[in-house]
Amino acid sequence: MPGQPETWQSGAEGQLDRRRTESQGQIEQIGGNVERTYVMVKPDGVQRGLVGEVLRRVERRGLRIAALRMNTISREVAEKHYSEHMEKPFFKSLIGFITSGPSVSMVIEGQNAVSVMREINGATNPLNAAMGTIRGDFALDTGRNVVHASDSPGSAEREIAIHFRESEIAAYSRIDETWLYEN
Ligand code: IDP
Ligand code: MG
Repeated sequence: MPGQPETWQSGAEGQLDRRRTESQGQIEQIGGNVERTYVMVKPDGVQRGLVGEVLRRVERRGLRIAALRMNTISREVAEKHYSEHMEKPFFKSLIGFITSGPSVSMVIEGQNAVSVMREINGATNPLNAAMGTIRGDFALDTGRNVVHASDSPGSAEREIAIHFRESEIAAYSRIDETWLYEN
């Protein structure tokens, strides 16, 4: 069927191998360690009008937006997303904050997308975040640090599955990918 996304499969090291559906012709391959990561503009970023700023930084770096949605996430989704922090003293306020208003969820793809997105966001505590990172440029407080990005390919797979159905993730290539990557 035209427009039907090809399937993706996790490889040995969290890599993604692009597969072809029977219906589609040759799909442009990008080589290297192609990864997916989950990124969120948190409610403070939305309220402060930083959605475009975040998307601009992701796009200009060359990463591909594969899925994008605005919604107010439920307590259930938030608790699953941040389950590793369940025992932390900030857990309750974190869940309250992240469910307090609309946030923007996305799946971002590209070579080494997981570590590249962590670098784009900057350190968790904005006071330690380098200038030029989102948190270093736009935030002052760990509890209001504007953005989220998965911390490993394993976390990315888990978080993407919490927030998106596979059918919501678009499969395509950016036209500039042949110039972004050597292989
Ligand atoms: P990360 O977002 O950089 O991966 P994590 O340590 O996984 O950082 O923490 C998840 C989120 O929880 C942070 O982005 C921040 O919003 C919040 N958080 C982490 N540590 C604290 C804290 O000490 N006080 C308040 N909020 C915190
Ligand atoms: Mg984290």
